[in-house]
Amino acid sequence: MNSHLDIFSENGYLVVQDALNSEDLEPIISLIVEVVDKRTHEFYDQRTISNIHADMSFERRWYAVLQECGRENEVFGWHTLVYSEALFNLITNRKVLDIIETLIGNEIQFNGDFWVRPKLPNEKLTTLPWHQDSAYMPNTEADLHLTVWLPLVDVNTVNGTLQFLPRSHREGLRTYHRVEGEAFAVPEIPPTSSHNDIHTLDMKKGDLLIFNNLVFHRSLLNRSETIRWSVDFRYSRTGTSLDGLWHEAIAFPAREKENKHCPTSWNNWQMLWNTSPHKDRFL
Ligand SMILES: O=C(O)CCC(=O)C(=O)O
Repeated sequence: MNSHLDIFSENGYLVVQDALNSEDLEPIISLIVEVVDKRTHEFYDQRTISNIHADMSFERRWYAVLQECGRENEVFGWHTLVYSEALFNLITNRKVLDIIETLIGNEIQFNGDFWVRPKLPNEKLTTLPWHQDSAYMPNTEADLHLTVWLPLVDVNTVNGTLQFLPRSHREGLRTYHRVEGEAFAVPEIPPTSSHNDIHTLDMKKGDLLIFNNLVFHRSLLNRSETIRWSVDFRYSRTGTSLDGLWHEAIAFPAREKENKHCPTSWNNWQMLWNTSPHKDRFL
């Protein structure tokens, strides 16, 4: 068993090492650096902070700013703040789509869902419990939806990497419920009761993770002193129903047949975005 498809079908997830280089990742990192800078200056102008922490690195600055105001992230991930041409170019990156193509063929749609996650040290909000992505995407369990997850810094057990329960995607979607005081829905029957085999990912910046909408995964607490930045977005075979998903309005075809051509331009995506009803709901 060694092809991408074999490993993915067996485990429900796949890590491709060195899939992207710094030329692929730098534009989204620069965009995040700009967003952090803008938000920092907003806090400074409101006199919420007295230091803009300009000398701090990508891995530290946002945390230093929030610590100075005694705050944590308001939300588990950034959406509208990071909507950009840099993000579009990453979602339509030829290397990313080539890997997706090995799993679902050459007619690929981007599902419209994307997040940049500033996972802070010791932060509960961004520590996701065991879940399957279909628990958050109603009526998707009968189809295959792929999450691409890219670490923007090296990730490991210390700074809150992801863990997977290999093969758990074969057992269908569990029932979820809300627990008082918890931000996320959790499965009524904890998956670890039937799975002892937990895979803990150790990934470098440039590695690419893809996972199935039914495989159980979670993210660990970030026990480091720095921010675990990552970006994730979702795809499916063109024509797979996205009915009723909040991000359907900003989905687009990303690859057509044999010619590896992306039929959608940045301008096309901007038109969808500008008329979509959801964008004011998210940070
Ligand atoms: O990035 C994380 O910490 C969690 C990501 C995740 O669980 C997901 O995208 O479904």
